[in-house]
Amino acid sequence: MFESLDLNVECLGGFVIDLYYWPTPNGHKIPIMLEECGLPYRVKPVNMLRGEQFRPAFLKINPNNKIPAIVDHDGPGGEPIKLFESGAILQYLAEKSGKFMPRSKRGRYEVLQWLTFQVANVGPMFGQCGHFLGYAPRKIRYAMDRYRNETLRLYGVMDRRLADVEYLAGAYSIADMATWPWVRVRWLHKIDLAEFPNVARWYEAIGRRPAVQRGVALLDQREKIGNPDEKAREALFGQSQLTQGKARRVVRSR
Ligand SMILES: N[C@@H](CCC(=O)N[C@@H](CS)C(=O)NCC(=O)O)C(=O)O
Repeated sequence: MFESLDLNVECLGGFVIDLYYWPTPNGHKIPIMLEECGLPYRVKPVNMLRGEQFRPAFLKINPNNKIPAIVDHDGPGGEPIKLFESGAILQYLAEKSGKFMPRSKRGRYEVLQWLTFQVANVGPMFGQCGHFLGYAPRKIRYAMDRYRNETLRLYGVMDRRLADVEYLAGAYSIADMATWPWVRVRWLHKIDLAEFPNVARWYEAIGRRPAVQRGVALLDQREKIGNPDEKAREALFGQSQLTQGKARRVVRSR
């Protein structure tokens, strides 16, 4: 069920953070962080397989029609704040909680560079790899090779990094929380972790954390990755993406 997106909701039972969410790798990052920090939150499912990311109330929170997003009703100055883009949300929650981001300037930038590595490289490249290997209706060899090679290259970067440090930025941080859910769906990218032993060690250590297990369990019965039906194809890759779900087609001026 899609609950109200009204920003003026009462903050019942201390649930001051609304999490707009669907169980996907980008979605998982945020409940993992909320669970790690022990911050109370209320889940607002956005069924992106049925186009709910195009609802006008959600577009007011994320004009880019994607989960995750949050509304913190106790934002800066005690006023509500809306946030989209997982990297920005993770930084915000780290600042709010004072956790999983070092206080020193040097330490902060270590985390920020690996967090940015995830949002600018791992997410988009693994995402395209999954698209062309698993979702594309036609198998296009060039695209499949291009994105799988990029994915393999990025696994190599992570494996070499994790040979020297326990976690991506040294200590466990929001950079790991952003990256781990994408390694979790490696079957979609045809990645064998045996080829990346340091990533495997890191992946297993994080997977043992109870907060991570609770985070990925959120709406897990709705998780559906790699096999979209026709309606999901339309919502994710069809005309809806251009019209943001409106019934009319794009009108072009002459
Ligand atoms: N850069 C964004 C990516 C978010 C994203 O791609 N979300 C996907 C799910 S994993 C989504 O909502 N897709 C729905 C759509 O594109 O309409 C972030 O890190 O938050």
